Parts: sequence; C-alpha cells; structure tokens
Amino acid sequence: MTGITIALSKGRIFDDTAPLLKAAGVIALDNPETSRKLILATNRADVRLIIVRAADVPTYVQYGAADMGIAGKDVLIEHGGTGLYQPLNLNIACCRMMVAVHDDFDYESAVRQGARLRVATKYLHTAREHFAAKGMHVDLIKLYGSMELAPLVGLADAIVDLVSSGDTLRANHLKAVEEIMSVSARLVINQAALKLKRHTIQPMLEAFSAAVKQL
Ligand code: PRT
Ligand code: MG
Repeated sequence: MTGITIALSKGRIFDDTAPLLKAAGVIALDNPETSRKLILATNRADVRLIIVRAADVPTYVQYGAADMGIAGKDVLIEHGGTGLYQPLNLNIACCRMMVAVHDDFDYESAVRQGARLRVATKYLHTAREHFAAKGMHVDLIKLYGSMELAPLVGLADAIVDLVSSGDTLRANHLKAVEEIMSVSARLVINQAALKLKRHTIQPMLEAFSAAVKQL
C-alpha cells in the first residue's frame, strides 16, 4: 500500500482537524458524525481516514495499522508513546488536566495534614506521577468516564480530569484545585512509515505545520 491511512476520533478532534486536513488538500468524502463507515475515503486516492476511539489512536499508529494519527497529549501520556514520532503540536482540542474536588472540600488542608485521598480518574499514569511528585499518598480508582460524579456520591475525594470551559465542574458543584498540565492534540506518525512513505508524509507534515501557524 503506497497510500497513507490517518487515524482520527470523532467529536472535537475531528472538528478541529478538518480545517488542517483541508489545508493539506485532504477532504473526507463522508461526515464521520453521520456516517457509520469506519474507513472514510477522501478526495485524494492516496489518503484514507479511519475513525477510532480517541484513546485507541496511538495503538493503531504504533502497530502501523495507521501511518499517522491525531491524539490528545492526555491520551499519549497514558499510552506511553512507544513507536510513535510526535513532530507537531497542533494546538487544537485545547484543555487543562486538573485536580478537582467538591466545593465544600478543603483540599489544601487535607494535603497539609497528609490525608490519604481517594482519587477517581481515567488517567491513572498522569495521576500517579502527579501525586508522587507532590509526595502524596493516594488511592487511585480507575473510571472510564463521568469522573465528575465520583465525589458527589462518595466514591472519591478528588478527581483528575480534563477541563475546558469549566461548565461541567460548576454544574456539579466541583472546583478545580490544581493544574497538572495543559493539553492539546498532537500529530503522531509511525516511525517506520515516516521512512518508507516519506514522499507522501513529509508534504502533509509541512502543510499541517504551516496551517497550525496560521490558526
Ligand atoms: O468520548 P469517548 O469516550 O469516545 O472518548 P474521549 O472522551 O476520550 O474523546 P473525546 O472526543 O471526548 O476527546 C478527545 C480529546 O479531546 C481528549 O483526549 C482531549 O485531548 C481533548 N479534549 C479537549 C477534551 C476536552 N477538551 C474536554 N473538555 N476531552 C474531554 N473533555 C471533557 C472532560 O473530560 C469533561 O468531562 O469535557 C468535560 C469538561 O468540559 P467543560 O467544557 O465543561 O470544562
Ligand atoms: Mg468524550
């Protein structure tokens, strides 16, 4: 196969990526939000898109089932990045990884007293590193979504989750108490594909990089 396959997730990553793809001369022939197709043809015979779960993008690229992909820094850290070349911060799907607690919870004094907190999150690796660096002992509880619910029903004292507008925290009587890192989506490329398909991948990389500077 001489063409290239790009792995994307639906939702905000796809929405923010479509203009970048367009700048690189790639237009999907179907809309992933309405189509049930998992492989989307584009206007270019040598480029196709595959639609996968956000957290699965690095895995497809790592194993070469996709030559390149777009994934959030949050997802890349949890994956570990093995076999992935990460040449470009796309500055899209921006948000912040935060620690949040219930409005009534005094996080500062719990930390000062060395309390052992229960923390619910989808981001075990990120959370483990963060609290270890602070010298805090925490019990991590793995969830797959809707972390904001955990402190409301007594599952956890705190959560580690992504925040963009802050509306979800506010609607659930939670407050952000610590920022762990800022997050945006990155271009990832399979290291072998970069060498073998450089003639197709390099111009796309350059077009993406020029488009990002104009955003
Ligand atoms: O939805 P699915 O379960 O398939 O997977 P996913 O939730 O991982 O994917 P998706 O498409 O929701 O997110 C893809 C990527 O977008 C993430 O990996 C992040 O890099 C990035 N991103 C940017 C976000 C947000 N902003 C964001 N706000 N991902 C999730 N959120 C969630 C957050 O978890 C919280 O529940 O939105 C809620 C908070 O938003 P505000 O605006 O209320 O603060
Ligand atoms: Mg989601």
